[in-house]
Amino acid sequence: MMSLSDRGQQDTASAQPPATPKLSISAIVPAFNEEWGIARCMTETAEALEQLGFRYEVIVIDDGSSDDTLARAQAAAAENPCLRVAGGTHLGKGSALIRGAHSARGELVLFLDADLEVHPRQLEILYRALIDQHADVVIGSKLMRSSRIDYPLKRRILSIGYYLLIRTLFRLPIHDTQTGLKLYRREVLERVAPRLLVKAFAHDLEALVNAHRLGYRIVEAPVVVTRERPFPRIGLLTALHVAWDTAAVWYRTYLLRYYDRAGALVDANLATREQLRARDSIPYPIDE
Ligand SMILES: Nc1nc2c(ncn2[C@@H]2O[C@H](COP(=O)(O)OP(=O)(O)OP(=O)(O)O)[C@@H](O)[C@H]2O)c(=O)[nH]1
Ligand SMILES: [Mg+2]
Repeated sequence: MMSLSDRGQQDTASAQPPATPKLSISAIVPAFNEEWGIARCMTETAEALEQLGFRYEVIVIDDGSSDDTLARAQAAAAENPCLRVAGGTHLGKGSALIRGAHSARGELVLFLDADLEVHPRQLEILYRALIDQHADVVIGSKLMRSSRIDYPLKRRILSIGYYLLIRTLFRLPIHDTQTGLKLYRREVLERVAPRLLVKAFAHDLEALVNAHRLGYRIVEAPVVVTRERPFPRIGLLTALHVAWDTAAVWYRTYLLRYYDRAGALVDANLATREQLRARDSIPYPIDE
C-alpha cells in the first residue's frame, strides 16, 4: 500500500533507470447522505489508485449528512491509513471542494462523486491527458465523441442546454463542467479555492471560470458514465438552482469583477508565503 509519505522509492532496487514516478494524488469525495455506498466508494477508489500506481490519499468530506454516512466512512477509514474522513455542518457540495482543496496533500487533486457513476479507474485517462497535453486541469466530459453515458434523455438535454448557456456566458474552452471526475494540479486550487463563493450549485463552474481567467490550461477527457445510484436526486428544482448560481457567477465575473478584486489579495497572500518560505531556515511545516 503506497501512502503519500512513501516517496516513490519502489524503483530504487531495479537495475533499469527508474521510470518517472507518477505525481502523488489526493482524491476528494464530497458526501451528503451516501450511507448506501460510501464504504464501497472509498475501498474501490483506494484500489483503483493503488492499481494505477499512485501514492495517494482519499479524503471524504461529509457535509452534515443526516444518515449514517459519517460513521460508515469512519469505519472504512479505520481499515486503511490512506483513507481520511472529515465531518462538519451542512454547507453544500461547493464547500466540500474548498475544504478538500485546503486539506489535500497530494501534488494532484482528484474530485469524484460518491456514487461511482464516473468510476475513478478512469483517472488514468485524465492523468495521461494532464501529462501529454501539459494541462493544469483535466475534466471528464460526457459530451465527447468517445464518451459512453448511460443517462436518461432528460439529463442529456439538460447537459447540452447547460453547455450552450456556459459557452455563451463564459467562453470556456470545454463542453461539460458538471461531470463528477476532475483532476487539478494542487497549485491551481491553492489560487482558485480562496476566490470561491458558491457553496451549493454551480461551484464546478465557478472554479473552472476562475482557473481559466488565471490562464491555466483546462482540457477534457472522455468518460464512461454508468447508473449506480438506486434513486436519482437531480430534478427540475436543482436545474433552476444551478441556473441561478450560474447567473451569479457571471455577474460577479463581468459586472462586479469580484474575483479579480478578491484574487489580488489571495495572490498577495500566496506570494508572501513563498517569499517567507524561501528565506526560512526553519523547515515547513513548522511542527514536523
Ligand atoms: N458535500 C456535499 N456533497 C453533496 C451535496 N449534495 C450532493 N453531494 C455529493 O456530490 C456528489 C454528486 O451528487 P449526486 O447526487 O450524485 O449528483 P449528480 O451526479 O449530479 O446526480 P445523480 O444523477 O442523481 O447522481 C455525491 O458525492 C454527493 O454525495 C451536498 O449538499 N454537500
Ligand atoms: Mg451522481
